[in-house]
Order: sequence, then structure tokens, then C-alpha cells
Amino acid sequence: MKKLNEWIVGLAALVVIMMITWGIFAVGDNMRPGVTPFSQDVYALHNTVMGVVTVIGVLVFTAMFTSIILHRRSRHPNAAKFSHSTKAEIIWTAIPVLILVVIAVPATRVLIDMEDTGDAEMNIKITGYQWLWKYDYLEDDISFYSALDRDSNRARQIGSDLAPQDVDNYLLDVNNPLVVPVDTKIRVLLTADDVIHSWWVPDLGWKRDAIPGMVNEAWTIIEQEGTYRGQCAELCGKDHGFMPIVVEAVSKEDYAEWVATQQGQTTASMGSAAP
Ligand SMILES: [Cu+2]
Repeated sequence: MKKLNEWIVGLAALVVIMMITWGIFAVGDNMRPGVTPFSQDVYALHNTVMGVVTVIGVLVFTAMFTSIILHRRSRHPNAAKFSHSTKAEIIWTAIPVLILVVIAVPATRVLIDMEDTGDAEMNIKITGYQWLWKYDYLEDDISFYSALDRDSNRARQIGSDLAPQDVDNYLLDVNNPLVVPVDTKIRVLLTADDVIHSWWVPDLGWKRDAIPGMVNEAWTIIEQEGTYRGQCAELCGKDHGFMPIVVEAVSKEDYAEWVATQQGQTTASMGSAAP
């Protein structure tokens, strides 16, 4: 009867651990798969590693709980006298090394892929400022600043007449989103003009620091049209929380149209400025 109780406790502990792990996945509190082939690679890699660590966790905790319960002092008042086992030590060194090597292979492949900015169809330079972003489309000769939208900025002020809950996408919208075409390899060059910022849109599967005096590279191919939101991810001063990122991924036709409108606007403003 006593032994049965112990097994029930051990089993219950195991079930709790497995339920917690399963719950994390089932509730959806997991990484998002994103909308680029690259973000999906990162997602798959994350899930694989999560699976490996779950199995390890279950095995380790099972061994720990059963040892605590089955070898407790009331049951075995005299401690065992053995000191070590070379065989066991070799096994518990070799198995983790093997697991690390198995994980390292796909991880390295994804890391190398992350750096491969070759064959890009267009280049966008992103510059971080306190506290907004500047986007330069190097081929299309378009350049603009992207800052927190006016309503969010009004609602965030102390004593504002506009309540945050009355603003759609509070603190997540910008005045000028970054418009990009889908299914196009885009190379992104990142830098900053004052302090270190970090450009992060979770759906793209990467985050890169924007550092003054340095140019960091990244790339993306967005496969689905849509609006993708992000944040500055490097504490950069008092308004760090107020420089969101919005990426508008549109079809290639819509992008061409947008470029034409933007360039038309620039020409018009230059024309009016001319004597
Ligand atoms: Cu910043």
C-alpha cells in the first residue's frame, strides 16, 4: 500500500510537469511562426529544441522525484557508501554532448542563412533616432520619417483629454508605415544617429541593433500581405516605448503604385519650392 502511494505521487508529479509543458504549447504562449520563410525556420528550430528540452526535463524530473520518494531516510535509514562511477560519468557526459551536437547542426544552418543578404532585390536603410525611425528606399529614392501616430501621442500625455482606450492600436501605430512588396528579397541596412536602438518586428523572425557609426545587415522576404507591428527593442531613452514600427506588406502592383505616388509627391513639393 505504501509503495503504491509513492508511485502515485511520482506519477502525479510527472503528469503535472507534462501538463505544464503541453499547456504552454496548447494555450499558444509560444513563439509566432511569422510570415517569412526565415521566421518559419526559426520557429521550427525553436519547437525542435523545445521538444528536446521537454523530453530531457521529463526524464530528469522523473528521476529526481522517484529518487526523493523511493530513497528517503524513513525508508532507507542507512546511507549508501559508494562514491562515484566512472561508467555513469562517461554516460552523463557523452549523452549531453551528443544532444548539443545534434541541436547545433540545424541551428548553425539557420544562423548562416540569417547572414546571407545576397541576391537582394531591394535595399532599405533604417536609421534609429530618439524617438522615431527613418526609412530610405535606396533604389526608389524615397525617404521619410516614421513616428508614433498623433492620437497615441496625444493620449499618452498626462492630463490628456483623449483616453488610451479610445485610441485604436494605442502606441502601436505610426504616421508613415514602412511599405514593402511581398515575395521580394529585401536587404535591410540598420544604423542609428544618436544612441543604440533595435529594430524588431516579431513576424519577420529577427531583431537587429541599430548602432551609431555602424551598419548592420538583415534580410527578409514577406510572403503574406498584411500589417506587421514591432517596437524599438533597445532601451534608448525616455521615449523608448513610444517609437513603434509598422510594416505594411502589399502586392508588387500596389507597391509600384505607392512608389509612384511617393515620387510624385516629392517631385510636386520640389516643383513648388523652385523659384
Ligand atoms: Cu529606440
